[in-house]
Amino acid sequence: RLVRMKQIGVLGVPMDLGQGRRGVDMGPSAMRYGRLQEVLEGLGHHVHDYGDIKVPVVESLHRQPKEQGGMGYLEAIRTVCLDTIEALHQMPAGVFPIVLGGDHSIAMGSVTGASRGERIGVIWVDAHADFNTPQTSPSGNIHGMPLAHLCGLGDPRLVDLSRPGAKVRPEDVVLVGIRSLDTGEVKLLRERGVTVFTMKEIDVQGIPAIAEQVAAQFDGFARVHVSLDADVLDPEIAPGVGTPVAGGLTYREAHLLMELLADAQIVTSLDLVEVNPILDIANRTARMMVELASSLLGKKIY
Ligand code: 4U7
Ligand code: MN
Ligand code: MN
Ligand code: MN
Repeated sequence: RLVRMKQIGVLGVPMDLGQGRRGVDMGPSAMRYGRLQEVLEGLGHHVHDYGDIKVPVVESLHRQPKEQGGMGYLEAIRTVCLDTIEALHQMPAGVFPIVLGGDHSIAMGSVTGASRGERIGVIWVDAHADFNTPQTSPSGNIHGMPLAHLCGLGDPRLVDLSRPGAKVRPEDVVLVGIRSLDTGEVKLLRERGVTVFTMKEIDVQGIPAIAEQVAAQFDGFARVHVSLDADVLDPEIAPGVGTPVAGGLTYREAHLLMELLADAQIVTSLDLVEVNPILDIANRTARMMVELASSLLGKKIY
């Protein structure tokens, strides 16, 4: 079977303001250096790279002194997300966007932009739920908050990007690979009815059963976004991440998930985020993310 050829639009968002560790801004370079474009073209897709969104250098910003943690950079993050939305809206309809992070705060822009103002399903593949609000966050880091804000919870300056209110319905969100949650997140996820597949569920049910439930949940959706955080992978195979958590997806579990989502033909946009080349070993994590994108975009070996 042949891969159905897609027009792919690559957009880099070299953001590091959503968390405290330097280097994640180099993620887009590392994945481009990891031959993202060549690999996708090798599958028969047409790839256009739109370059990078401009992100202010942290040293050039005056952080709001009274704000906790990364909340001091909220305005800069907001601007970058708005620019990301605008850049995605500039891509012709029908293009499959791949947004390269950068820390996960960029997803407030990427998911909103990819939705083009319509209903969108979100598959959040991450060790973490990123469902904190400024009130529940133990760290103040905005990369731990994007999904809550997409669902309409938290600071209105981040909720009301480009138009007021939630961009995603909590019942249209599926989390996969979860193994680190904060107390406040557990409460919010339960209250809002988000579907959560923890590592325990993956161990017990296996990836095929989970992929099937995800595909069933999003059957008939015009738009489904995968937000892939490199830290969902086991840190042994993906060391280039700022917030590693032991016990993550194996190489095959991650690929199988992408392969089964490809078979289901439901996914219409993708984030590749949280790759930190400074913490990586010989660009291993970036290359792994490129390979996973290739599995999601229909790579078949037979
Ligand atoms: B990532 C954390 F407290 N939950 O909010 C927080 F454990 O985008 C981590 O998934 C968030 O990497 C991790 O700071 C955000 C913490
Ligand atoms: Mn994340
Ligand atoms: Mn994470
Ligand atoms: Mn992380």
